[in-house]
Amino acid sequence: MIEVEKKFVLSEEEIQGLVKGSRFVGEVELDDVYYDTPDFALMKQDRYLRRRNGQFELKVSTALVIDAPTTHYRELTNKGEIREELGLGEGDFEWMVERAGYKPMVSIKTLRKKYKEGDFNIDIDSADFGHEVAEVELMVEKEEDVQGAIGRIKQFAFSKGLWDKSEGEIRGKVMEYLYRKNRAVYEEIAKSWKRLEAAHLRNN
Ligand code: V4E
Repeated sequence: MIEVEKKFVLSEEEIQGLVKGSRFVGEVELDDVYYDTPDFALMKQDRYLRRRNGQFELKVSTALVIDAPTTHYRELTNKGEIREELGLGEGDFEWMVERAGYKPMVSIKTLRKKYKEGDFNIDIDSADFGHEVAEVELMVEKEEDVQGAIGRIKQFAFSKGLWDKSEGEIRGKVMEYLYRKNRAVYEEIAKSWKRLEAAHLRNN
């Protein structure tokens, strides 16, 4: 599945407007540990290996433009698929992750309030380092459904009076964490995304 997602930084009043009419699904605690090389080689390639509440997951970009208003990522949870994607050999998974040079680099705990309106998932996240971010998400099966989902998210946000809230720089939790705690790395990653985008555009 591909996760098509738009993030917003909102006031309490705007959050109430966003979730009005939706169904509260529940609250979950996320304990995320992002693994990477010490120079963040994965994030620089727009790939994110994390251990969420003990389970490894890999987010892989399916977009040409990384720093876009609406992002789309494939989320791999199957260890075999993660092994293949990262070129990890057979053997104990954690050991292979370590052997490939990936170490815990960023740890974030989040309290997530989950809502649903039709097939839209709305998450209101409060991260332990003081960052609050709202996400509107649709899951699609095929790459060709991504553009339609982006359009629907845009319309949904518009109907809640929030589309203009998505303009400007909105950082997700990991990038905000690095922005605050390690600005040099944040800038290196952002620069690397620009290089990736330019290479994609040249080759397509
Ligand atoms: C995809 C990504 C990163 C990995 C963390 O993803 P994020 O959506 O921030 O975390 P979370 O907890 O909401 O994951 P979910 O539960 O939805 O799977 S770190 C940087 N990115 C890329 C990225 C981007 N290009 N643009 C924006 C606004 N955010 C993140």
